[in-house]
Amino acid sequence: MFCHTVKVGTAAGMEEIMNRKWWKEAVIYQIYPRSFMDSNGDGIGDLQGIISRLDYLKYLGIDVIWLSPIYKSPGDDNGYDISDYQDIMDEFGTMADFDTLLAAAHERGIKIVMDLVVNHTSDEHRWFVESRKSSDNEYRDYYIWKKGKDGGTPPNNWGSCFGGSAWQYDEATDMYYLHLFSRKQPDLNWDNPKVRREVFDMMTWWCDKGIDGFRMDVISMISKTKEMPDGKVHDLYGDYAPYCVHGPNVHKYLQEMNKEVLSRYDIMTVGETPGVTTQLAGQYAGEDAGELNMVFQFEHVEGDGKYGKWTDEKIPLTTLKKILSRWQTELYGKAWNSLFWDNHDQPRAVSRFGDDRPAYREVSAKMLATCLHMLQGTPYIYQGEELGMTNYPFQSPDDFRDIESINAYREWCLDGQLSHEVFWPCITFKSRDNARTPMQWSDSEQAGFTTGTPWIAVNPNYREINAKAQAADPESVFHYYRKLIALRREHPIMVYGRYEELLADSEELFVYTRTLESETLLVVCSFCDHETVFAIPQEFAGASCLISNRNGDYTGTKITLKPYEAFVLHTNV
Ligand code: TEU
Ligand code: CA
Repeated sequence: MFCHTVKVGTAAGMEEIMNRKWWKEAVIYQIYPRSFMDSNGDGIGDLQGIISRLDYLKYLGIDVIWLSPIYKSPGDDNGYDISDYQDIMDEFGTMADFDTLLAAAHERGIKIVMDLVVNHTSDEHRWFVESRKSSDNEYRDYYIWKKGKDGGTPPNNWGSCFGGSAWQYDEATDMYYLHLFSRKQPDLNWDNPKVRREVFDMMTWWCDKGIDGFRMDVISMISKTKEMPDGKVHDLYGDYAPYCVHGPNVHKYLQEMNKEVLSRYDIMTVGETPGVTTQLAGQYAGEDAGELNMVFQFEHVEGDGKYGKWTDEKIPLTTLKKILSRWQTELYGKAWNSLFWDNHDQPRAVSRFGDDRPAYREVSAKMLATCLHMLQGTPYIYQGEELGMTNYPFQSPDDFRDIESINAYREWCLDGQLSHEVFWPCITFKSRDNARTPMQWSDSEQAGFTTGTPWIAVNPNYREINAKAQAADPESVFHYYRKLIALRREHPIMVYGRYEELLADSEELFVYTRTLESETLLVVCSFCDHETVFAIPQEFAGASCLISNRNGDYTGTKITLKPYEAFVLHTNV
């Protein structure tokens, strides 16, 4: 599977050789450990819980698990604030549990990719505990410290991603430290070679343990301009982005990381790269750029906001298609992308891009899966997406557990900018907690997630939507995902085929083709809740149907699609 080549037809009919790689052909499954499976009844998911569900994942057919952080952490941002990179969070288990998990996954042919959170640490990490003690401490320069401006204001006006200033005043030395996320997540100073050495050594330690790769948290933000000028507060990827997103040395540091660590192992690397453009993707994840394997970009899940990121409106289909199509064509043959509808920071896919009303939930979840898995890139399934899990019916702000949602409600609403009536539909539509409710395993108490009280409430729809019921139903969303995953193994065209969009102006249908030598796929997805007519292009008359969510007849020339219908035709001439 590794390092072969595949011939790819291009528009001009010429042939081009593309690198075949296992991580392009893989399907990734993201686990948010806190919410996946609790083994000991304390209401918090844990490593033994994951181990107990590996057979489920094997049956689903995924190749790789991306494990959201499991390291020692005080949990201010659910593990994205790490106090020891070489130890396990108390609630999740021990390093021995991790070793068991890794071995058990490998036995089943499943790889494990670790979350690498090195833009910042926890303020409880020993480096920071030292750093804040005095300005001549040997760890002082591990972080970014600055004097305030005259009159005791922060060094500049940058806002933290979770609200408020990005600077926290520290009395001990009368200086401020930078935190682009919460004040318990101080940013590391990557310009300090000692910091880079520590990070690379830590990564090597995990690689030597046998892990299979890294998902790198906000890796596009590790380098900051020395001058740190003012920007627009709270517009993280906008106005002051040039000073801390894709900063001056980010590529230098990633190339160094590649040389020192990544190039020595057959691992997969994905950079969470907020703010990345199709041009910049070539630098981060170009075929020969010597940095990372692929980017994880957000254009299709951002830009729909009314109030910052918050909104209660769905993105128009033409806008969505334009973004996705641009990523398809502009990266083709140059760089590699990740494919996702949701993750632990996003609302549930079916509620956001599909239709979670009972009549349409299953069919639209299958349609979204078809649409995504037939695109070029490495597909990511976020836990529960394979069941068509939905957003949570929040009743009150007390339901939130996520620092971002809690702070946003306070800033936008309680501090007076917007009324509860206006803001509530927006925050409940977009809250990260939608994705963080427990995995729905069965119709027993607490969805089979825990025998105790879960740390965040279970979605009340677990009696209808759960893994046990779906595994037993061949027509379920779960089995549809199984089928898509299996198809990817049989059809390299799903991985390597060239993309072309049809009907770009349609607000109802997302239609595209993929082409690889003599083979072509036609992918037709209805994003609407009414019937639509579609004329099958002549080349596909009589083509075979690879998969469909309505089991329709696609042999005619003009067909009437039912709501959210999706199908894929295949020709090989
Ligand atoms: O998220 C980084 C990121 O870009 C977020 O700002 C994301 O856009 C936001 O959560 C959407 O509301 C990563 C992690 O995935 C996230 O869980 C962490 O909170 C964050 O970094 C800090 O480590
Ligand atoms: Ca537990």
